Amino acid sequence: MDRLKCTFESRESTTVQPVSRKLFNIMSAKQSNLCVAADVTKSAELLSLAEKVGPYICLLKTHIDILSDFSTEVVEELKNIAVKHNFLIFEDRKFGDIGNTVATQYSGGPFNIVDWADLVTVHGLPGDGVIKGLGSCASGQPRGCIIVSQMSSSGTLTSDEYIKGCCKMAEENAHFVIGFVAQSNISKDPRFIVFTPGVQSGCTSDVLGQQYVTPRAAVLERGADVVIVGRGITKSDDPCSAAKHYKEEAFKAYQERITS
Ligand code: 5BU
Repeated sequence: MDRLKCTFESRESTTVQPVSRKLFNIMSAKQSNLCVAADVTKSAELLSLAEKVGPYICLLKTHIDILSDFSTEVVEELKNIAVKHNFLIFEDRKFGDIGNTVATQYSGGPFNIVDWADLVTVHGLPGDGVIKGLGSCASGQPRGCIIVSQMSSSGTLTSDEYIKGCCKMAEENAHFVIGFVAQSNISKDPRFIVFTPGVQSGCTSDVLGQQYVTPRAAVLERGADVVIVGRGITKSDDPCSAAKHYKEEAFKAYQERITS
């Protein structure tokens, strides 16, 4: 079974990973493979954005450490909004240390990420201790991670060899790994979900090395399952209609892919 040709619905039954199953289910039910990168610095902005884009997304991606007024209330509120609009929460923490350290970062500190984020990102660089460390904190809650295998930024050091290593790590830790952040079709395995950031229509880069492709190119040419859109939505005059537009574009491209 080739990942690119399978429906999200059919892929749900290829895995027992609880967060993958939930995400496939949401993507089919809401007809959305859009993740919004909510890179805002105030709690009120984060909650207001989540309410606006909630109906159109399968996932909301946070960088919780950029909030200047973080409190435990904001994540409680965010969880309520996620339930109301049926999306998952993804903290793009990019854990990249030894297992023991990431375990304490994940389940402690001011953010206690394991308590509220369904998904987090990890770097493959440390080896699979990073995954085992995070997995040891889940204590029965449905949690998972995504391996950053290839980045969208210019000059990224993620070589082919590195990508292969990340794929092997995913296969060996499939109880906790739900997929990859990537810019190309790095895995045919229908269990794994490929998330692609660096997506925006009508803009090809920013001034700090970010590189963009359109949602259509991400899905049809690069093999993205989920497109991650930040400023294309958050900086738009109307984030709600921008999210609706990106959702429709990305899902149409996915439908074309599975039927072509
Ligand atoms: P943008 O505003 O659409 O450029 O935001 C992209 C988001 O995706 C931002 O939160 C980044 O941290 C994140 N990102 C990325 O852009 N490229 C990568 O390779 C990875 C994450 Br991994």
